[in-house]
Amino acid sequence: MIKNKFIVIEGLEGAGKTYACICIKNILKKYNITNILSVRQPGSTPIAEEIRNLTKKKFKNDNLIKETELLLMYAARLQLVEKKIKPALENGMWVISDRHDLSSLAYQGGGLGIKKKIITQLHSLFFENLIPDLTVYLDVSPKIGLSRAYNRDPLDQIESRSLEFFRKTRKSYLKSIQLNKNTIKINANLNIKIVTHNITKKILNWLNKQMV
Ligand code: Z5A
Repeated sequence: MIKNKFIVIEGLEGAGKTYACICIKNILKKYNITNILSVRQPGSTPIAEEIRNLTKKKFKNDNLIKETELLLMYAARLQLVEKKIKPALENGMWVISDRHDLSSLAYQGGGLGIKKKIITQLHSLFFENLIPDLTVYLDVSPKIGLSRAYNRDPLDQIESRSLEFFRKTRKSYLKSIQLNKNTIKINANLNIKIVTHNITKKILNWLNKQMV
């Protein structure tokens, strides 16, 4: 029997986070773990979804300043954590979140250049006691990730940013995961079958360690 966990999937656009979530859920099912809450950030509550729309929207005569964008990401996160994630964990459910606060450090910190100190202060204020048990970081080059994402709908406000923005974002991710011991890094540039195989292998290995 494994105690319920909080698992976070991170990575750039087009890294394959949606696939990774499905893959992890399927593995958990094989362990008879079916009480799983899946969420995405920003989003997954009515208010957080409204905030998500706001952060993605392109305005004609206005634009989000970077600090506003950061605060909106944290507002959506707080809403989701208090309304859904904490209650689920307290009730013994597993939680899989497509993104969490490493995204803010990478996108608003690395990409937009907001000081790390400001972001870690927000983290300490609201989420100090909510540390993911595992972060799966899907490492994709910005060129490959964006080319996958560009095949979809019109680009939103964040997706429209320069390649340089995404390079800085990835650099920040790589730096953060080096400092975080509960992280699995997956090469997401590879073909989807190989990525799925590697995720499965690493998650099984991690789950086995949770049982001892
Ligand atoms: N954001 C932020 O700035 N700060 C924050 O604190 C938070 C978020 C929490 C969320 O929008 C945006 O908010 C995001 C960061 C920002 N913006 N950007 N840029 P989103 O949810 O729309 O964006 P996303 O989270 O990056 O979702 P995504 O683009 O859908 O990425 P994904 O879930 O990782 O990818 P996917 O849907 O699994 O795959 C995308 C496509 O690639 C799909 O057609 C797949 O078939 C294909 N794919 C995936 N993997 C492969 C491989 N290995 N080979 C070939 N094709 C593949």
